[in-house]
Amino acid sequence: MAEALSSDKITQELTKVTGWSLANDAKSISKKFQFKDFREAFSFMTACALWAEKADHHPDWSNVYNRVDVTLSTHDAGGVTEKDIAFAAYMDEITA
Ligand code: H2B
Repeated sequence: MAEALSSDKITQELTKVTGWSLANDAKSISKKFQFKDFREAFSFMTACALWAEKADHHPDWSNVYNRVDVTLSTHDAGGVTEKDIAFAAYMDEITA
């Protein structure tokens, strides 16, 4: 199983993605996405759901109309791992 990254390492990794911040005492990373409308928000969530199932790595998130608040952490590792950074990069890529 992947090991949780130190907060220094996470900060370093976060320079490779856009708009993500350290949250929950360095146990997770988060970002708030905003879309044109619900349809776009839900398309984003659908793409993420497919990624999540393939990677067996799932987001903690909430959706209100055109907003999706995302928190990523690796529950099994009790913190942030490279899987979370990869998922964050994917979310950035499909919203760029
Ligand atoms: N998602 C996330 N974010 N963290 C995990 O530790 C995790 C997961 N574990 N998805 C997976 C599922 C695990 O529970 C299953 C049994 O493989």
